[in-house]
Amino acid sequence: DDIMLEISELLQKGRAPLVKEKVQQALENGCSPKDILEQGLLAGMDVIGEKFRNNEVFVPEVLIAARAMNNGIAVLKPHLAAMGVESAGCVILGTVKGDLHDIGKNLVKLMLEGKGFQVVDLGVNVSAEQFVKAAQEHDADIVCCSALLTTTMTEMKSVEQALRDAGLREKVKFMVGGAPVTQAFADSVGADCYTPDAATCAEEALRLCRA
Ligand code: B1M
Repeated sequence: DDIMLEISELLQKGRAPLVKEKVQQALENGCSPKDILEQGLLAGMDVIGEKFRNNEVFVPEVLIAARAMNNGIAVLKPHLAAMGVESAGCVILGTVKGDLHDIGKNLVKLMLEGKGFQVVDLGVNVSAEQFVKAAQEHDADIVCCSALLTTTMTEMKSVEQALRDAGLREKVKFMVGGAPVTQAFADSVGADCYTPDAATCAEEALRLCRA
């Protein structure tokens, strides 16, 4: 469909006001909100995610595309809620205690939302207790931890232990990432999954929830 392609391409270029306009127009033309979301907005974000992973676009482009996507989603939101488009699952996300870096985490949030997850973003400097409390309150499927410092990544072990102590470890998947984190480190803290980038994180989250 032409208008879907247009929405996807405008999103990739980060043209927020035009994305908003086109989404509105598509709705007026009778396109379903679900199609606009999946074939327009998410299709565009998938392209950006893939290019980001391949170093063809960088953080500023992703943030601008994200803003365009948020504009489009804002128009769709009332219609999607009315249709009850199913959530892929609930994710608790945060940067670990002592760590204030949030750019990567925000990208992870975006990609997860792009895949249809409800994301509870606890922000930065999040303690193990806060992760556990949020997981309980929201009946979460996944807890995602980000860390950018070699001095704070060890905090991930505390989060895993706290989930275990709260009896949540069977139910909740534990995913970790961030620049200093490696597969070997993720294994050492008992994580279910390590991914090197935000797009892969969202894909693996979907896989874990469907497994
Ligand atoms: Co900081 N900093 N910083 N810093 N900072 C680094 C991380 C550092 C490598 C710079 C350096 O020295 N070369 C270094 C860490 C060294 C180490 O630990 N070995 C460092 C340091 C030392 C510090 C301070 C201690 C500096 C100081 O005050 N002396 C201080 C610590 C503050 C604190 O956290 N307590 C500090 C502060 C800051 C700023 C506040 C100035 C700012 C953060 C602003 C913000 O986030 N709002 C900042 C920045 C911007 C950086 C660099 C330059 C860039 C980080 C970034 O945002 N990258 C960084 C150097 C560098 O990496 N080049 C550096 C872009 C982002 C998209 O990548 O977060 O890796 P990243 O996310 C990636 C993947 O890792 C992955 O997805 C993203 C891509 O798709 N990912 C996940 C992330 N989380 C994931 C979770 C997942 C899966 C994937 O699953 C759950």
